[in-house]
Amino acid sequence: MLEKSQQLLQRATKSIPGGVNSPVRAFKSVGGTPPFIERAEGAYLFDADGNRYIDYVLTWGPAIIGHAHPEVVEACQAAMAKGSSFGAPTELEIELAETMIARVPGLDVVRLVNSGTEACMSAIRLARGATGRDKFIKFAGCYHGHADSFLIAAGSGALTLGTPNSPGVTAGTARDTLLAQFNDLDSVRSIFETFPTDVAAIILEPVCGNTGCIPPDPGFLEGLRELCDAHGTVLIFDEVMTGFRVGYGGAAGRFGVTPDLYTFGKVVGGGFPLAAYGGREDLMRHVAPDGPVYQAGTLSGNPIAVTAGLKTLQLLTPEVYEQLEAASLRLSKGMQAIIDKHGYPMTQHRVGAMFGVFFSDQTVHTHEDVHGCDLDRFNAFFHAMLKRGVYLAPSQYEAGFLSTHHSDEIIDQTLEAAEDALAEVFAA
Ligand code: KE4
Repeated sequence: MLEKSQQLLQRATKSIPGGVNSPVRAFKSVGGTPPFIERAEGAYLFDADGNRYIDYVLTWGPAIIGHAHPEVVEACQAAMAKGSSFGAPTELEIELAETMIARVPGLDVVRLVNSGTEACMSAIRLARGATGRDKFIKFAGCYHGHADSFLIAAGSGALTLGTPNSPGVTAGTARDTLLAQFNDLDSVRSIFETFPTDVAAIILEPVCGNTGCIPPDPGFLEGLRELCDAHGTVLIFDEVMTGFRVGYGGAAGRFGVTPDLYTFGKVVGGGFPLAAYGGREDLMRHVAPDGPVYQAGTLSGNPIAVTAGLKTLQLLTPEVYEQLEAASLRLSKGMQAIIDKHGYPMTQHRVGAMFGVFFSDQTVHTHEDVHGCDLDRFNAFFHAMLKRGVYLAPSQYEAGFLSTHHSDEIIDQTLEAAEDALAEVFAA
């Protein structure tokens, strides 16, 4: 079943930490051997042992129009023939910036970078530079990449690995990161009572995608907007995961709350190392070379990555989001029917084409609620689905994603596998 992957993992661990280039890929949370993937196409992954999987990870979000989309492949091949990197401005970068600005509310100016981590750390530096303040508020369970100031009760991999404070992060750094609870405005108010004029920014995932999938309670985002306005604090939506995923205008467009700054990644890079930060013009003009807040990158705005991102956004029309919404609804309604039919202690959330399934009979509103879920059952479900050819995110603390290639037939196959897998899980 996974012999070749087991051999490859044994070899990989000799030369790469854990045999992987990002911790969550090692399956430490769910156990077992991670399939080594040879290729991907549409909604499918194909591993080194010839197994095919319906992919609900989609490289953690980017592959929203499916893997190896022929139009993206063709555009990137043509771009490659012109050279892969110039370290100089190109018209392509303007086109991508203008395309993003045209869709996202309150996005006036945007800077391209190479990863979501880089986008989030740059947005925090900008907020600090523009306000002259040092502290910022993040939320337990929200993940903004691996920059030092974020690895304080981080979500995603760090949380899964049970090491919320990573070694190597200094006490000095940690001192300026303040922690609040998602969907709990009082936890934010109490920080402002202690630090009324010290908080440069609040940064959050408007939909928590790094502790399962947890949508904002009604009024939560609006409350943060009001608190930031009252305290002169910059509101940053980390839309690395939700941007261009949960709707044409991302989460801000979907929920009708506009932040001062955004970060983007994943979908906007079309599967290439491309991310971005941007927002209000008066803030973004602080960024070098317009202003003194320094940020740079050799491969920022790389023409191949920009080609992939631009083609991906061009293919993501409003009609395509309606299709994604319908597919996601089909999956969640099907799952709910299985849960109700068998009376399983499970709950789920869905926002656009991202979702989360929790082994708990309590509605999940906060990161703490996820800790109360039955992680052993999640892990058993993960493996029961994997052996039935369905590749879910290898951690309860991750979200699932759909693409335009997740057809009704593929979703129905997934639901059949899920009913079978859950019977196995709950019979154990
Ligand atoms: P990257 O540096 O991994 O490109 O982006 C960091 C990041 C920032 N903000 C949000 C909301 C994110 O979800 C991420 C990265 N997400 C994880 C998956 N939960 C990436 C997967 C991984 O770490 O391997």
